[in-house]
Amino acid sequence: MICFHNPQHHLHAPQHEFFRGERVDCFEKPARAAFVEQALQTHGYVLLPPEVDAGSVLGKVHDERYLRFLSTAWQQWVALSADNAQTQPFPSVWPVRTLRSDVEPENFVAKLGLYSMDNGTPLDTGTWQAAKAGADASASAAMRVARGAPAAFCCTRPPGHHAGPDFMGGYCFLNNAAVAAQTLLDQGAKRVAILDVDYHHGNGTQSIFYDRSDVLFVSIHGDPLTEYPFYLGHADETGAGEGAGYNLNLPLRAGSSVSAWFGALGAACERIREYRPDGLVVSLGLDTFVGDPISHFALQTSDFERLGASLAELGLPTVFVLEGGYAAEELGLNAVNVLRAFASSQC
Ligand code: SP5
Ligand code: ZN
Repeated sequence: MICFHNPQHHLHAPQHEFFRGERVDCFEKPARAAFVEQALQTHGYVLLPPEVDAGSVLGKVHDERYLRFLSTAWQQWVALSADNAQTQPFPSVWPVRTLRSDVEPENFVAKLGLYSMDNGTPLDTGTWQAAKAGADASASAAMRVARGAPAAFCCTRPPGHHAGPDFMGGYCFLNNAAVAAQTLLDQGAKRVAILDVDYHHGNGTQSIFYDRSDVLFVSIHGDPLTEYPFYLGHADETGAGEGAGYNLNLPLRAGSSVSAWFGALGAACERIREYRPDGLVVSLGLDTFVGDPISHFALQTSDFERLGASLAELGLPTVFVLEGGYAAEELGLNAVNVLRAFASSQC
């Protein structure tokens, strides 16, 4: 399988995130991608650098003012004080209900709150470079599939599926899966399905395509009543306007069994078949793994082979995009197991 990697991912390496009001080491760290790259190479995969500029497609899935902010955020932060180069900025105020989000404030931290859904998504000096190169890698994988490759994998971080039209969140800045789906459409696909198997609901991807029927979004995730991102991902979110009926959420309670998870995968695949898409994008979060430090499903390493084989049965040109997964050392084999089982089952 064709694999793209993100040669700039390490430029995003923030030190801390908040947990219970305390600063703790970031779960979303460069070693994650390094372990996946290493496992891919061990199994004979070649890692290609990005070969497409995602710039124009990014403008179709994110708002212009958000992209303008994100691409200059670190410079804006450091311009306030030279000391800021050694300090991670965090938002501390948000435009919740009844407050205005149409006027961009001048205050940097207020802008950061406007464009963030949480305080768990730290910016670093190279965040834009890393996120942009990841979007380029995702567009590259989708372009190869659009041109006839049966499948491609985009190995990148930071992840993307929590990033919405105009906000970052959940360790995500640019929505790589949305970039892949939009690239397939721009290259001639009429309908694209996105299947999000990350433990956390892909709120950003859902929001980007919620009122569109050319993208079906299907997600299996921890029930947002107790799990991040909390405020989206319920079963009654089925799409709006033109997109009514083109969003399917399959929340499972934290602690659900492996058989419940594969039951939901069966329902997800059935809906995707019924939609008859020209291509599939898989938001491949691996935080469903039993050993994940922040998630509560129980998939074993061998279950990722079963996932890959089930996806192959759909018989669709497929772009895999890496999302979450925080048991860093096991991430490599879990990812490889999905890809190898997919490739060996694909007819
Ligand atoms: C892409 C992705 O998987 N994003 C996940 C974002 C989750 N953000 C909330 C993290 C809360 C961490 N809680 C730490 C629990 C330690 N016992
Ligand atoms: Zn996740």
